[in-house]
Amino acid sequence: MSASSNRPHILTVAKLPPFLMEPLQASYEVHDRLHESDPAAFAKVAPLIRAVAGGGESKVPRALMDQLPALEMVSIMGVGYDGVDVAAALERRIPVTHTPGVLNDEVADLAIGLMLSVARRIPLADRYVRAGRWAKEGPMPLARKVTGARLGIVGLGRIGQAIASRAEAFGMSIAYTGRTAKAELAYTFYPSAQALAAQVDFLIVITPGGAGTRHLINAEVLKALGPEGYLINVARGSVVDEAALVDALQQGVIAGAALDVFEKEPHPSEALWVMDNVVLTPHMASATVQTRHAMANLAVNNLRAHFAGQALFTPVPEWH
Ligand code: NAP
Ligand code: 8YV
Repeated sequence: MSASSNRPHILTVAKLPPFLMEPLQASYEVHDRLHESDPAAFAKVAPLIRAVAGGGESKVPRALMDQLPALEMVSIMGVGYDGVDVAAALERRIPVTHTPGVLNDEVADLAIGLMLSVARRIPLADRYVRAGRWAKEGPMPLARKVTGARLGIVGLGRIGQAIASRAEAFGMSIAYTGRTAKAELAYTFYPSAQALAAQVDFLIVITPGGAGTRHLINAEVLKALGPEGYLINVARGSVVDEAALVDALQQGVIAGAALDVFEKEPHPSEALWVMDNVVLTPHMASATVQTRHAMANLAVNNLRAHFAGQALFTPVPEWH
């Protein structure tokens, strides 16, 4: 990689998939996580870096941006951008882009899949059969019906609405909470997560992460959800107080949980690993070939638009 190339220099801050790295490397001088692997070499190229590319979980703090005097934009392959210090970027008029919309179906599908998995104990049933327990112990205990149950959605945005439309097909009654009621939608609004939790059987969390939603789901919300209630989190680990959740599961305060995201990824609390009423997935809600390609294309197109002097496709809302 030549520091003197005329092609724009960009820094990638996550291990990005090949279908994103290849188009980046075709157009730019890519310094792949050089700030972590070789700080001395990074110090030499840092003044040349014009863009940062990362994933939804990437950290782009002010301290990193401060080392990049020529930084012009940040392109995130993910709809969540809670790891990016957007305020610091905006102070320098550096746009941040993300990839909303193209992953709604995928994340909604996994949310519904997790709800079914925890209620019908599908992963546990699979383990039951493979361990030879069916033949030895007979049928498993009866599970919880999903069709017709009461669903609460914390964060009725793009993905939340895609979850709601799927839940309608299951004949579920749908309620939600958020900062604002959405008059155009015929679902019941509750002003807080606690008030919503008290009224539902399944609580699906799909807000952004970051300071505004940190520990929105706490011990009080779990208590309101109650011993027959299930929590499903496909948002960000930071939205749920994981220690309070472990405690609630251990004490029977709620019936079960299905989690795609965790406070310290990739290290979910080990107490969760041994619980039969818990389903765990490794932050994979958007992880299909089709959707990850669509996300990568949008992330690249935002970079290309920027370097061509054209309007960005999907800047974060704070940019408008
Ligand atoms: P979105 O369209 O912006 O929707 C977010 C919703 O959250 C909005 O309805 C908003 O409603 C609500 N909200 C925001 N702040 C809140 C707060 N403090 N309290 C309560 N509700 C709040 O975003 P989206 O495209 O649906 O994506 C949502 C999030 O899902 C992403 O930011 C990301 O963190 C997560 N995600 C996870 C995965 C995964 O792999 N597990 C994949 C994709 C996305 P109001 O504005 O009315 O408050
Ligand atoms: C991915 C996500 O894990 O879009 C998001 O916010 O959390 C997920 O889709 C990630 O962003 C892939 O880079």
